[in-house]
Amino acid sequence: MYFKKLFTLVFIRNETSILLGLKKRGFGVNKWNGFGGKVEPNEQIIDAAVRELEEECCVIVKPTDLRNIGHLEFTFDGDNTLMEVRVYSTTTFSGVPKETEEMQPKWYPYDQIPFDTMWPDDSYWFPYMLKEKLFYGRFHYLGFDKILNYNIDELQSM
Ligand code: 6OG
Repeated sequence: MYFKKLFTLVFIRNETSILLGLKKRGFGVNKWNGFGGKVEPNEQIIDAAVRELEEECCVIVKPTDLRNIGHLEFTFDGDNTLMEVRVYSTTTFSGVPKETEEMQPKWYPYDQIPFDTMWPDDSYWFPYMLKEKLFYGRFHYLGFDKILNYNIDELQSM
């Protein structure tokens, strides 16, 4: 039996590039990723997504502008935690991304995404996101570097 923990992950995009952040501390340190974190008790998932984005890179979005584009589940061998990650994307935002204590933001052109310094699962599901396809992915890790098994399905709706 797994104990579920719920997380958000937000991607800000424009026509040519995607905004990623280099995690400066904690889980996933030194990896480029979207912006997000744990949903607090009694907090709506979408509100957590908006809050984490602003906390981590000072970008403001309206909850109604965030589109839920994917659902990810991560388990780690020998650990009974299941990380459930709700993935969101938008091209509508205000503010200029700024470095915070948690994240160093940077725009990456779509053909220069730094997969070598990202979570290994990203290489599998980013193509769905970049082709505007909805996805549901499950990944089982050995440690934090090796994927033992995975499955990805394209969804018609979330
Ligand atoms: P905090 O610990 O900062 O939230 N996250 C992952 N993202 C990807 N792409 N792959 C993974 O593979 C991930 N595991 C966690 C969810 C952690 C943030 O990192 C994401 C959250 O946005 C294992 O509160």
